[in-house]
Amino acid sequence: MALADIFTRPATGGIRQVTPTAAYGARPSIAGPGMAALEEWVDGVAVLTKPDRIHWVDGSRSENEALLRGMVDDGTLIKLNPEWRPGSYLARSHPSDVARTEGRTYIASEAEIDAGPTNNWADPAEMRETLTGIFEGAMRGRTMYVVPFSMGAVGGPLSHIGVQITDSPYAVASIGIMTRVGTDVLREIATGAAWVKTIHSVGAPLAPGQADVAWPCNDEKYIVHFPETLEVWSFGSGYGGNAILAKKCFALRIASVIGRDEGWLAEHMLLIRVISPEGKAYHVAAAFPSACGKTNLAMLRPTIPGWRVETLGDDIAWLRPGEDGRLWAINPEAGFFGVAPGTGESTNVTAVETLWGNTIFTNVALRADGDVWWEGLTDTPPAELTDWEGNPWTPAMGRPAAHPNSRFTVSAGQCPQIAPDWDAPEGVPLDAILFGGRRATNVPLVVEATDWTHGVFLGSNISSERTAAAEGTVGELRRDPFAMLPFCGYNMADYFGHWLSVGQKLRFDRAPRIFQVNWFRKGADGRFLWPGFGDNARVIDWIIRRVEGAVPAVDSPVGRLPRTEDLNLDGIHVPQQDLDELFAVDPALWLSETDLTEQFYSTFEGRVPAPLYAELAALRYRLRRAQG
Ligand code: OXD
Ligand code: MN
Repeated sequence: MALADIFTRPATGGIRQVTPTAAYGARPSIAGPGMAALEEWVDGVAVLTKPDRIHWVDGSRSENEALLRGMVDDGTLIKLNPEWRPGSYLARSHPSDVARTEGRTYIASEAEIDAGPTNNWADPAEMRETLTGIFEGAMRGRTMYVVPFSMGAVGGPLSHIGVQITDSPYAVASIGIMTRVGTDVLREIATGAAWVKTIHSVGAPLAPGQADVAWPCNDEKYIVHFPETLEVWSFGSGYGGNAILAKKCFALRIASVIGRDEGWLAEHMLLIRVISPEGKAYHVAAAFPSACGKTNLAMLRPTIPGWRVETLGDDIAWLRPGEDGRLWAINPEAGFFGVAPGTGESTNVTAVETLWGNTIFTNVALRADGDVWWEGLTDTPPAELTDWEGNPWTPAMGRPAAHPNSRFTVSAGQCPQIAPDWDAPEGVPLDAILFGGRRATNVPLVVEATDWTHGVFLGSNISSERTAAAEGTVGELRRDPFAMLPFCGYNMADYFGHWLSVGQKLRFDRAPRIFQVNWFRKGADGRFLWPGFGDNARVIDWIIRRVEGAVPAVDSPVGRLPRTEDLNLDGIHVPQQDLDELFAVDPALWLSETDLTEQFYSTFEGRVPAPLYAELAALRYRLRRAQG
């Protein structure tokens, strides 16, 4: 029985003797056949969680201002000095609640095999009981907010709707930036549009008269996805992806399941438009594991003259085959929830400019003048700061002032190079897809897949080195296929199969080309071989010339490589020896890497699609031939 049924069945023990939201006050005055189900669900959650108040969020400016004012008054937010950072705030989380908690994140599918070996599985019936227990009275003393949101433009052909119930005003303000919130969405629901149920509580009920704390949370945490009923339940954390359920929980884990069923893909990808010196536009989506510079690439300022990049998204892309045989992409989000440390003038000046105001910062350091700071914003830290925990800090202390996972939350529209049509409901047609990891060894700067299946094979092998490799070996790899390891809502081997089947819906001459990139390869002396950042545009320039058929490529056992003379290196000096190392393919090392791939595939107990095993066999054959 679905948990929603517990709420909607006829009252036993009196739970439906009052209609709670009526007792709590005004409901939205929107009528339509879809509203009853929404109100019934809200009633049920209120009966279970027993909030003091219910607030239906309308997404208006005045509502947002009142919410922010309330959080400043009760100490949840610090208002930053408007002279430096207008309309901006700092939140300090509890020190135990600073990141997504993957160990407490569950896929509660009916069959364990549907969660697969890369997810924590939970029995849905047992999990519903557990959640019913911990959500009982969880919102006492608090306001329960009902937040209708759309991922993608409201009513757009690739968009999907959700409703988040939460007792965290910080989450409401963040969802207001990261998604399209408000009454327009309710109108869609009223007319009968399908929507996803997401419920969040910080898990810190207040007894009558009990004072609140700045960042309520609970040591016990649950982030639970029910893929069959398209629900998310999150308890105990107020931070990021644990609390903004539209993001990783809905737009990736639940959306990946919807995409599997409907024939499209929900991906952990940035989305950009690259404009060539001739003024021609190309669209590129790129998957990188967390902390590999996705936001930097999304906001790239090319160092090669004439090229421009427009930002479309920095974290999530939904990709859908169009009737024209192309793969169309939208960024379903409306804002950026980016990692602050490492974002500075030299690494991502676009992000720095985006953050001029109207930003919620979390766990960064506070300057004496009421502005914020984090490691990497400037080369030299201010002489004194208040650190992310609220303690005095000086550089001499030798520890970071901002938490390494401190964040900014800001509207996409504030990005100075946002594409003018970033919000277009139909999205953009993709020309290229990039897969990248953080590999010190082995993986060349750029490799072109020979076809879609080979591209899927490359995506299934994204990995980063966990440990430094001894010379002549491969370091221990943290595998992150398609950069989706923590975000795929179903069995990852089936997901590989789904990628193959989406490829079959594309016209072969219109499908995006797939490339593997690696900005992080190091030389034998431990130095990065490639300058990275704005110079990554030089790699994209080659990719686009490949898409145009303007340059030949060199076949290698691992895929097609550039001729080094085709890389645009005007204005920088990369020694020939470094270029040779950047593209070197050592067959013996690669053969040991294929053993690791086989080991990884075997964890799926026969479910990895045969075409990927065929790719593995063909790769081994080519490597052995290259060995001679
Ligand atoms: C993120 C992540 O927060 O990928 O975007 O971890
Ligand atoms: Mn991400």
